[in-house]
Amino acid sequence: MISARSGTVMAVLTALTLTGVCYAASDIPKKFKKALDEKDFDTMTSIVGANRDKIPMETGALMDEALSSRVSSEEQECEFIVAEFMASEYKNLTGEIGLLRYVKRRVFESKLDPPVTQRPEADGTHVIRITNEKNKNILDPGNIIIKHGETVKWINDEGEPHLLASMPVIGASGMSSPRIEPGGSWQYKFDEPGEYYYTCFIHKKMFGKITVEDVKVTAEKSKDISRN
Ligand SMILES: [Cu+2]
Repeated sequence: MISARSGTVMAVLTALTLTGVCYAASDIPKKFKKALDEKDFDTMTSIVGANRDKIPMETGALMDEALSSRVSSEEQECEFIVAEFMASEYKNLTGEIGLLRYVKRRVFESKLDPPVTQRPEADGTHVIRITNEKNKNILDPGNIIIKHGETVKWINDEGEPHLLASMPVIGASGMSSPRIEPGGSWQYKFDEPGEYYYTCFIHKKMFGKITVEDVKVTAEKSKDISRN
């Protein structure tokens, strides 16, 4: 019988084989990567178990390596996968989710453009357009900073439906859209400050973030906006 976890592992491993090699300078991730390549889950678990105290530091170092300019994008993907599996085994072993959250958040952040403080439209909403460039779905802008209580409106400007939702493990939760059909839109008011990492559950490779600052929009600023 294949457990749900093994199923996911197999899917990721197929991708891993295709993307090739990681640099993995240090011994622990190197051994772990070898076990991962061989689909040897018992060894993966025992490596993490035997090095429990070192795993957070080793995983952090691997993430630093992955995010450095030294590595190619294939190596980076590979190192992200190894780091995520190490953190995942660590969570299974210790019950602590902090390391896995840290890895997932840094991986997600690496897919984002730098954050922009966006000026809302005349009606007070922030508009994000979903477009398609070179067969890639784009959230434009993909990473914005807004104020507590403001509303974001997503407009689907391309030919496929999208389903957007926040990822509670790595950030604030609560944002969850219905299918946004081509030509349609959906809006959400952010009543809770926090960092909302979100993705499209139809196209997994759409990465967006809304940072909701813990600052209410002041009456003075609202007036400024409506005048411009
Ligand atoms: Cu989508």
